[in-house]
Amino acid sequence: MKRTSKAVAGIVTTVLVAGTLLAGCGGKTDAGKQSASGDAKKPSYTFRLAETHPADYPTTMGDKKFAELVNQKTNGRIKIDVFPSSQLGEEKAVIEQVQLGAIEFTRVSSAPLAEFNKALGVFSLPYIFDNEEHLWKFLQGDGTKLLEGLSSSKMTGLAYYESGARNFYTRKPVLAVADLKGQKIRVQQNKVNIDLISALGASATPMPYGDVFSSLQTGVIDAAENNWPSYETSNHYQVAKNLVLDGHQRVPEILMMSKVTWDKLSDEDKKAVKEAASESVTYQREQWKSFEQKSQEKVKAAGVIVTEIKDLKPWQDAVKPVIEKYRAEFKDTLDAIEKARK
Ligand code: GTR
Repeated sequence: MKRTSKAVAGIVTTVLVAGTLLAGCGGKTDAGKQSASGDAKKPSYTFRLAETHPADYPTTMGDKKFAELVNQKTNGRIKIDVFPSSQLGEEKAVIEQVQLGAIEFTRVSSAPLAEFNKALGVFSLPYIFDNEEHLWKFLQGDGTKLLEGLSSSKMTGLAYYESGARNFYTRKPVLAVADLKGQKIRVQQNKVNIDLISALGASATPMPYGDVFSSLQTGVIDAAENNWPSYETSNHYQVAKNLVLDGHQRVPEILMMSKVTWDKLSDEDKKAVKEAASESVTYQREQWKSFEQKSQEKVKAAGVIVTEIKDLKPWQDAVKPVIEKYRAEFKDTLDAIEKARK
């Protein structure tokens, strides 16, 4: 069922992309359209925003709030249609299209983005943030530089969104880090994740998010990892019922747009887009909190076996070589993350 609708979505995407490219990149423009406020000479646009998650997921709620605020701030001249549930493609493919300007906006995880902008790989390093507070202190401080750095990869970073902590979940019970040895574990697609899984003595299987459910179900992979809301809404909890709360990563979500589109906007519209993005963050984080709670309740009620880790040290020790491997590459950022801890 899911496959079929994705295949159809794929065809629709191709047609839409071709149409957008023919139109000259970057959304439909109707420069002469009279807007409600009488801004007759200002251009109107209809843009698309690609989102992996379903319509009620907290990132999608943030996207919609962002779109609503942009619309308000431009007196209806800029309309952003949010396409949830990977209708416009999986994250890697969407990022490529955003670089081209064929899709104007997206919300993606910083993990797959790291293959397009290396500096973001730092977020896939294990156990570098103590908690949500530590992460946000960094994101709102030196972390803004990483968002700005996206412009060197044909993208314009607009805001970070909350994504909780990622935990492993497996088909067979896992009580200690040694139990992951030999398992085939699906990870988000970037090279840091491959090193992370190797350090655990397991083998990494990077694949798009949309393929994980069937791969767990058929046993192509033994395990995966994600935050509570993704574990729940993707139904992974139904096929990998052992959840071990090691919280190895806090990989922020990123709201961003094509630089091709950004460069075409007037200063006034750029300002509206930036402001709307920042203002949507508080709302997204609130949505995250309540949704995360509901996801926990739902998967626990469904009989998932949740293992809490009292002593994280063996887990952290096992993956130390990964931090060491990347310490020089991410030095400045790691120092800034350390500083945000205090
Ligand atoms: C989720 C994230 C998605 C996607 C997914 C994955 O937490 O919100 O954007 O990256 O993880 O594991 O592929």
